Amino acid sequence: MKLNLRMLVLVVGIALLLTACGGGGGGGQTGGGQTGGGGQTGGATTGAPEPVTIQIGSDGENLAFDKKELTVKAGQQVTLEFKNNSVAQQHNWVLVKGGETVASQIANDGLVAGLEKDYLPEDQSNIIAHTGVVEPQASASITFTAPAAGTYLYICTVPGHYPLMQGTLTVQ
Ligand SMILES: [Cu+2]
Repeated sequence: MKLNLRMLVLVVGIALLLTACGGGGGGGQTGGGQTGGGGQTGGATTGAPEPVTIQIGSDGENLAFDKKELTVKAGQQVTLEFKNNSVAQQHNWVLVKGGETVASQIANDGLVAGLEKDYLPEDQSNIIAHTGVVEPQASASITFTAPAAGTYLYICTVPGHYPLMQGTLTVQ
C-alpha cells in the first residue's frame, strides 16, 4: 500500500513535470505567435492604423519619382523620406488635395512664388503635405496624417517638372 502510494506520487509528480515542461514550452511559442498577431489585429480592429514610413526618391536625372504609386491607410501617420537622387536638379514632393486641375494650379502658382518659397503657392489649402526644395543628393523627411480614402496626386513643383514628375497616392 505504501509502496503503491509512493509510486503513485512519483508517477503523478513526473506527469506534472512533463505537463509543466510541455505546457511551458508550448505556451512560450503560442504566446510569441499571439503577440505578433495581436499587434497586427489590434491595429486593424481599433481603426487606428500603425504609423508607416515611406521612402521615395527622384529617379536619377529623370523628371520622375522612383515610385509612381504609393498606398497608405486613412488616418495613418505617414513619415515620408524623400531622397533627391539627382546630382544636378532640385526637387520637392507635394501632396495635392485634388487631381490634375488642382495640381496644375499649384505648380503654376508655385512657379510664380519662386525658389524662396520652395516653389509653393501662398494659398496652401489644397496642399496636404510637402517637403521644401531638396537639393541634389539631399534628403527631407516629413510626417503627416493620411487624408480620407481616395486618390491624390503628388507632384514636384520645381519649374518644368510638373506634369512629368508626379505620382498617385492611394488612401484606403
Ligand atoms: Cu522635380
